[in-house]
Amino acid sequence: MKIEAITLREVQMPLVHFFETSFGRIYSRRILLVTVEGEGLRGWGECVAGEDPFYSSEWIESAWPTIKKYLAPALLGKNVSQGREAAPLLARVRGHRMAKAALENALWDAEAREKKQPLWKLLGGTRREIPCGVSIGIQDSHEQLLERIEMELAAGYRRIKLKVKPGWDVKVLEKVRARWADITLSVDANSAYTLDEFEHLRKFDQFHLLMIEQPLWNDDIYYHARLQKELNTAICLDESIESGRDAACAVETGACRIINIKVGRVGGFTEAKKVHDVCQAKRVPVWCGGMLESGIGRAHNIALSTLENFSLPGDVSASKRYWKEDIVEPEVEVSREGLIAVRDEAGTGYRVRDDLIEKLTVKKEILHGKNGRG
Ligand code: OSB
Ligand code: MG
Repeated sequence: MKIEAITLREVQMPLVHFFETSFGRIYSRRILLVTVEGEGLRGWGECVAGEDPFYSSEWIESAWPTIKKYLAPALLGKNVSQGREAAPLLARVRGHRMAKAALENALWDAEAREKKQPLWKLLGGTRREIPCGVSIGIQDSHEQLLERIEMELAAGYRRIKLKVKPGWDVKVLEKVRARWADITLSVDANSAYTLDEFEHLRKFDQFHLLMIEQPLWNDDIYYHARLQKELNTAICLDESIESGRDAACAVETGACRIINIKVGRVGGFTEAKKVHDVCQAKRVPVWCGGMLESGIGRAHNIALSTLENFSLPGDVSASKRYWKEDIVEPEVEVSREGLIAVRDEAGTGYRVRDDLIEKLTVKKEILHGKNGRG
């Protein structure tokens, strides 16, 4: 399709429950949604950059002007029929992967609609149901955390991931394991530890965790390799993996035994598939991470999770864990067995609720090519 317009929208959506990681607590999300349009077609993408540059250097207010000034002009007026054509057009801009991913994924979305194919098939997926886990943030008390775990287990989730940081780790894990000796449990530190804490991190081994996610610096591979040699627990990298090349480097150096793939963090579906393929060739399992997405990003995560090597439960869970009302129809639902059934309709299988999006939008900008419309 010839790309005629790119629309940016910021929607504000309060979370049903606050979410706290080692870098802070949030109560509400500001989400940048993009549409790419042309020749009567439209694709949706979600930019997963946060409200603040804490998880990564990108944030909503870096993504918006970067798309406006550089990324959208590189696409407007061009003929792009396939999502995989986006990356080379955007390559002149360094970094800003979440901003790029929003556009690239919108093009994949449009391509799937145009071809009347499910997005998951277009991506090369095979799974018909997705195993689901949950990511549980730091709570105000141990009791509240135990209650939340109980609730998620009752809902059927297959893996519980706890956010940890110094002061909210070993004691918490002792309590959780005392109550549930056998559940599949992992932790995510979001880079909260340093080399001085090797001895402390070794204590995590007693809890037979499925993995410890991103214990050290967000941009590090080398010291994770050193740490992995010291631990029995598998390290999973999240923040450190921004490309297929990073994944290859991490696997080769032994920095991790598992990788979390977030399509925004690596710059779009094309690079996410590369990370997946690198890991599959080396028999390193992957799972799909989450960024507290609205239904649009969530639907894209489901499609990605159908690729064969997504063999561990991801952080892709039901809409109602985050939102009173999601912006897709139907909402994302998880069965009592902890599975999401993959939908067979063309596109994502989730209809975007334009009416509700319009109501939630606080800022909107429509971009056209140099020569006026398109
Ligand atoms: O590290 O996986 C992470 C949310 C925001 C930033 C980083 C992370 C997370 C999550 C949330 O863990 C997962 C979800 O969407 O449920
Ligand atoms: Mg993580």
